[in-house]
Amino acid sequence: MKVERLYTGADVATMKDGEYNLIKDGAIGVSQGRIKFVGTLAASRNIKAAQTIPLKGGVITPGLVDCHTHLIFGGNRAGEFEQRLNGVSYEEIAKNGGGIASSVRHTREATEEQLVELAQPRLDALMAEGVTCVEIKSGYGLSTEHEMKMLKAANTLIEKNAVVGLTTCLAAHALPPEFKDDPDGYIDYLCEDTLPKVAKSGLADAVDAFCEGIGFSVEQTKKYFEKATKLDLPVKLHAEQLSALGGASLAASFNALSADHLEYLTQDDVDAMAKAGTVAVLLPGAFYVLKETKLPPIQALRDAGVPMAIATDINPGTSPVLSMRLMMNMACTCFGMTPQEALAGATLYGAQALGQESELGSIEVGKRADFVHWAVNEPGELAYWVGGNLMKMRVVGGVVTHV
Ligand code: DI6
Ligand code: FE
Repeated sequence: MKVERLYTGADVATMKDGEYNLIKDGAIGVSQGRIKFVGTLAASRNIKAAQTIPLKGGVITPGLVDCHTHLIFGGNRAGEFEQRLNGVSYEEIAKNGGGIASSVRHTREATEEQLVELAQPRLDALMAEGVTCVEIKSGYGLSTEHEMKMLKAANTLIEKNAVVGLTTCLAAHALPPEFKDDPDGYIDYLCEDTLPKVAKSGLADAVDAFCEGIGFSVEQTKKYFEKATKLDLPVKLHAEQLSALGGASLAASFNALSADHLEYLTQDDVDAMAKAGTVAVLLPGAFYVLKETKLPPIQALRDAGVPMAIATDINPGTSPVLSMRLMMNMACTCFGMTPQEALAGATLYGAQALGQESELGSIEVGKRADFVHWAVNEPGELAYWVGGNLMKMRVVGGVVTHV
């Protein structure tokens, strides 16, 4: 076999089937941006490589997948952080015109170019820590014009960077001032105007909503999902974050890619998600920032075989978090996941939450050559260390992008 490049000298945690499947003294052969070989150095002997890259120890894992971010937004909400420290709740702040509404004002004021510029350092932080695939939501525009502007900014940001990117239209995130006290009217507007235009533009890979007391009801979400489904856009949902409304079960009934947050998930929801193959996306950053005490039902999800992904949920309100490795650590310390589950959640199951599991998320022949070389001795260290600069090299589509 001939390959363009052969990476040798490191152990390889392939994450095949969501387990480390560690290959000691491994080798990865890459051609045309794809993985052509993965195995032991001994098994790679007959491979003819145009270039061999010796790595002198460490561990290679699949590139990290951040499958839930609100990376694009104007302004920030550090002031609300202080209010919350003084005991004002997230819901109270939202009711008083702060929260998401405040980010909407700043996002509407910004141009597409400004939004790209503001998001770039956030994406830089993610990539510098091993992220090779990121999902980016709209949701701070809340009108066809401004949602499209956010989605364009997200697509531009992705094109400008060595990262695989997927975009999500989260137009049903909150009520815009134009539809104050008229959530049904807003959902009608989204179904008649925003979603058709977004679908036609090809700017979004999926559709998301915030199903919550301070967001949209199950009924409203259903209507919006019906329209998205008619337009051939897959759905996913912010569900059961602050209360149990049955949003996750609704999402499952639409074969959603994922249901996200899930602190208040019930056993019925778990069963529905298992049956539909909907991924549970867990977001320890928002849990931590909101000082939530209700834990997502990890054991029930495990028992039911629901794949668990983890993500940063980067957003200016509930998760100003720019570190996937910190999320891996918190998935273990706060949620009781194992370091192996945390890494699977940050790679293979993150990819599955984006419908990309046949393309990326594990180091397997035929998949994209997206992987990271870490200065650690074993893969469990990635969730163990808090902070630190552990990434030594990042490869995206077979190309080394950070050394
Ligand atoms: N849940 C969240 O955690 C974010 N959105 C959502 O639906 C919060 C967004 C924000 O506060 O700006
Ligand atoms: Fe979110």
